[in-house]
Amino acid sequence: MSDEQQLPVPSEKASTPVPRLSSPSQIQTHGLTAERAAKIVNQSGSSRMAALLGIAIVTLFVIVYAFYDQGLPGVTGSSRLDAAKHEQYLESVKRGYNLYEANCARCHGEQGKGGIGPVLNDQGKLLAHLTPQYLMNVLTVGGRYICGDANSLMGVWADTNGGPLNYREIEELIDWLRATTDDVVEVRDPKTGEMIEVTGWRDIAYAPAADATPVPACWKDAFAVSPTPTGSATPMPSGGMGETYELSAVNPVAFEQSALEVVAGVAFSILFNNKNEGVPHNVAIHEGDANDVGAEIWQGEIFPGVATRTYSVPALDAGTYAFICTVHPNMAGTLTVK
Ligand code: HEC
Ligand SMILES: [Cu+2]
Repeated sequence: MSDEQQLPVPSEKASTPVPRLSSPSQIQTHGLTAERAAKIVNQSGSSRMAALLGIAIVTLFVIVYAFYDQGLPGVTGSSRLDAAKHEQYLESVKRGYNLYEANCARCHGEQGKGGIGPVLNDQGKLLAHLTPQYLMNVLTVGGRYICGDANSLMGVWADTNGGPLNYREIEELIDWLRATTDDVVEVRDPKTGEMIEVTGWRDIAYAPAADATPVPACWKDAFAVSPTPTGSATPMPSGGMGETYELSAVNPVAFEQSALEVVAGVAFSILFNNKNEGVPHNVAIHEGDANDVGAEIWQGEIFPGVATRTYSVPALDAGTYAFICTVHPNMAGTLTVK
């Protein structure tokens, strides 16, 4: 084959101007056979189809990706950003839990049910009292922020004020204390070393009863003894207070005695010695026993240590009861009346 043969066949009428939109078939063959021309037309048709399909796929992908990234309209938390944020939040809750168990549990209880320090795991408190701002203030200023007690047993936690925890750790603690029952994190049990799942304390569905007393600004006010404490309405039998029994509160937040036995059917006295400096305690008698505390029957005055009080307790029927501290319900012993 020579080079000349590969050149396009020169069209004899190439110089004739052809109207743009009409192409008489007989003059525009470019040397193609009718079959070849039909094939090309066919091919370009299917490549157009392929292109359209490609565009459709890309468009669909863009739409799906947009929803994946931005979330479904009206469905909060469904976006990728939200998911990443939530992941980060749970990590913070987890660290907060560890900080709590390491620094706070010894005074506020592992489950926040109270001890030397007040109860934190309480729906009423979590709803209205333990707000992020309040927690931030308490941890930054220290215990004296709470009831104005300069000798408060709880010190400062934030390092901005001389405490041991940095800003991030304070935030993590707050995230843990405010975590909801929907927040489940896997943590290492500080006691057994095993991985366990823990759930936040706050129930977002909680609504206080209409007649519920609001949580006081100073937690101690919740224990202010009513003018007529339960039980004291029962008139004392005249002539003597009966036997006097001794109970005492010691560190760390416990009764020295785990059991007490008194005589049935006669009023008696309890000489209560609160040996915990600055910590309010009392003695209250409840149904049940030390391990299963029921409804209150009688309550003695709450007062801070170091101090003593002599309570007059009305006669009790024979049976088993619990004696507890109203401020620290985990301080409990069994009272046997016979
Ligand atoms: C040495 C025991 C102790 C430790 C440890 C401790 N607290 Fe306290 N906490 C208390 C006492 C006592 C109070 C009550 C203080 C007062 O009224 O003066 C209190 C009060 C609080 C309150 C206010 C409660 C309310 O009802 O208003 C919060 C919140 C709190 N602590 C959080 C924490 C956190 C978080 C930690 C861990 C970083 C912690 N505490 C560690 C003893 C402690
Ligand atoms: Cu107590």
